[in-house]
This record gives sequence, structure tokens and C-alpha cells, in this order.
Amino acid sequence: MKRTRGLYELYANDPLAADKLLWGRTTDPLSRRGFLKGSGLAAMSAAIGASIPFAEFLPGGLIPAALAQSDVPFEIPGKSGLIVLNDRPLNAETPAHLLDDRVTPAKHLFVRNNGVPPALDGIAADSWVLEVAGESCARPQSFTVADLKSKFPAQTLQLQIECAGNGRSEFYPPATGNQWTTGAIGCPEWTGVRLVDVLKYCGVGEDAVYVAYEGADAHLSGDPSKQAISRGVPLHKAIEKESMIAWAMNGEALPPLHGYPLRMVCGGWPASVSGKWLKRILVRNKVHDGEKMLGLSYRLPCKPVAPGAKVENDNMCIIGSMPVRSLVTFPKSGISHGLGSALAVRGHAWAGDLRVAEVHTSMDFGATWHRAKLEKPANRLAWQRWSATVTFPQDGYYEIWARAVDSDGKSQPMVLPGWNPEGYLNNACHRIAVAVTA
Ligand SMILES: Nc1nc2c(c(=O)[nH]1)N[C@H]1C(S)=C(S)[C@@H](COP(=O)(O)O)O[C@H]1N2
Ligand SMILES: [Mo]
Repeated sequence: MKRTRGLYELYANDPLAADKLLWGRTTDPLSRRGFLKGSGLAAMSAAIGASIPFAEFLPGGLIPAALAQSDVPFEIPGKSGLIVLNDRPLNAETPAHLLDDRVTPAKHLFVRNNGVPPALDGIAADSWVLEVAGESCARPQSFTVADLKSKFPAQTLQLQIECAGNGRSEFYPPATGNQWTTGAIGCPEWTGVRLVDVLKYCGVGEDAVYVAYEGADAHLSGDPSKQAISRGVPLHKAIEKESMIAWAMNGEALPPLHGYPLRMVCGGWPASVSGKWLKRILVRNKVHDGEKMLGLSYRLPCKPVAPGAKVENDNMCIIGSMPVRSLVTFPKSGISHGLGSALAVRGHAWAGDLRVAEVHTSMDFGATWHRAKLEKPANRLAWQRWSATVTFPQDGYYEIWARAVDSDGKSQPMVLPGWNPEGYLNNACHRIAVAVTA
């Protein structure tokens, strides 16, 4: 079931967890005394639109009346128009028409958390320490954010990140997990240092095969011995010049939800390899075996299987580069359009480590296709803008489908790609509805 969650539902489920999620406020469950200060207080003030002089007396787990009695749809602080799929951990996706910007603004970037993010209060970028270690690291050492900025050249690149589960909601038999539709994708501009520069500085052993991350978020159970997620990439992906350790997104410090103050960004691969709240980088002498690297997580049957089949662990292969995909970001699905004029449509297309070679559109359910105009990416691993005009033969109901083809000649499937147990990599054509009026 696809559902959005409003403020009431969030608070009804677990008021103290809602407080923590929305305002970063930790509340003592017995006294209901919250500690609302710093960025948490700022977030609540911004949502209400005024400062709160007696904030220290506001009980924890209570929806501020200004929000509770408002008919304005509630928003996650810093976000606009996202659909919340889950609140613990927070997962929210972006409707396609809100991904129309060439560079995805922070307010429209999807959120995928596996655990409990570090509390916003008290994280100072200046005192944050990133450690580089692992069996195959010759000179393990630590860096502050300032060290990274002073020791290595900075670069700014536009890189797409897409959750491997994007599109999961369409698979049948269904897979458990977040029921993403099409919105777990974004392509912001990231600033930071090249991962390869930092790795070289610390010495990469000859037996190194994998580079992994650990973040500062906590496991949902609260058990400090468990990690929420700890994934990585093979050495060849880690040392690509586009793979980076970023401290800024779209020219501003990383937003707390997106990994402040440091995160990895390895564009074109499942976004789960782009570790947020980055505390440790491990140079491994074997395929990394951290949380969500093993079993069914981020793996596909090495050989295709029938829908619903049981797949043994040793027939599961780790997902690498993401498949070719596209979105129609303009117009918004469901619009009405007059028969007399051509309709301008546009969107983005991306293809993991590859380039997009062609985009085609159809307005007759895939019977005929027309090649769209396709722009070059801002840089490697950035999505590409496509645009087309569509004319309709008569009034009635139409769908516009978009289908991209990668530089190896592989096309998006029109309906669904191969089934897999966890519902990854559904890159089926995106479609929008258009009512053409006479
Ligand atoms: N530390 C940490 N890093 C993480 C995650 C997480 O839960 N914790 N989620 C991963 C997953 S599964 C995805 S899809 C992306 C989402 O990035 P975003 O929330 O910035 O859009 O972050 C990845 N990095
Ligand atoms: Mo993800």
C-alpha cells in the first residue's frame, strides 16, 4: 500500500520519536521535558514562522497548535512536496514534476535513512573527525573537515544518486521494503575532495580490493554494537576521479538529512554506497562485509529467476552500476491540454556509469516512438536533459511514455525488468497522463 503520512499520524505512532525526527529533540519519557534548542528550535520556529520565547517549557511529544490547527499540508523541515513513505527511519520520495530542475535543490532531494541519524544539536563540522583505516591501509590516519579542505584540491561535480529500490512498488510478487515509485533519484551538485587523493595519501596496499564507509547514525534497535548500514565499492570505482568525499551540496554545507558534515558520493551506483555522516573509511583486503552488504541486501540473482522464486545466497551478486532510466518531469501527470497546439515535454535520463545515447517518447502506449532532443551531461555521471514536442491526432486520454537507451545500446523495458527478491532496479519507462481537450 502506498500511503503518505501526515503530522498527526507521525505523532500518533510515537510522539517522542516524531519530536526527534522533526526537531532533533530528545525528550525524557517520564517528565516529558524536552530539550529544544539550537537547530531543533530553529527548525520548529521556521515551521511555525515565529520565534518561541518559552520554548524551554514546551512539553515534548506535543504538536505545536500552530501546526496542528493549520490546513497547510505539513512538510519535513527543509523539504517541500515530498511523499513520506516511512517515518522510522525517515524515507521520503519526490514526485516526478518536482524533479524538473537541472540541478536538484535540497528541498526536492529524496531522503533514505536506514537508522537514526546523529542528533543535529552539537555536531560541529570543525571538530568532526574522519578516520581512514582498514587491513589494506598503509598509513591509517584521521582528518578534520578543515584538514581535508587544506590538504587536497576541491572539486565540484553534478552527480546522480538513486536508491537501488527506486521503482520497487511495481514488482509482483511484491518485495518488502520502502515502496518507492519513481522519486528516489536526484542529481545535486557536490563539492569535496576526490576519494582517490585521500586514499593515496593514506597508502593503498597491494592487496586492497574494496573501499567501505561507516557513518555516525545508530541502528534502529539502539544497540550500539550494530550499525545501520556500512557499504562500499570495489577499488576501481573508489579511485575514479568522480568518487568523492563531499562537505557541500549545491554550494551550501550538506543538509543534516543528507549527511552533514561529510558524506561519500559515488555517482551512478546504488545510492546506498554514498555513506552519510561519514566517520570512517576502510580500505579492505576483501569484499566488504558490513551491514547491508550480505544476504539479499543490494544483490540480484546472478542468473535471472522466475517471479517469486526462492534464490539461494550464493546465487546473489552485488549490484554495481545502475541501469538506464528516465523521467518525464514536465508537464505534471494529469494535466489538460488543448488539441490545437503541440505539447512541450521534458525530463532527465541517466545510465549508471554509462552515458545516455538516446531518449524516445511515445503517446500511443509504445506502438510508435519519436526520438527526443538529448543534451550532454554537465559532467560524467550527471543526468542528461531531454526534451520533445508532442502533437495529438484527436481529443481524449493519452499517456506520454519516455524510454532511454544507454551508450551500450541497452534500453529501458516498457513495463518491468526481471523480478528479484528485494525489488531492486525497476527501470521501467515512466509515463504521465494527459487529457487532450477539443
Ligand atoms: N550513514 C548512512 N549513509 C547512507 C544511508 C544511511 O542510512 N546511513 N542510506 C543510504 C541509502 S540506502 C541511500 S539510497 C542514500 C540516500 O541519500 P539521501 O538520503 O541523501 O538522498 O544514502 C545512503 N547512505
Ligand atoms: Mo537506498
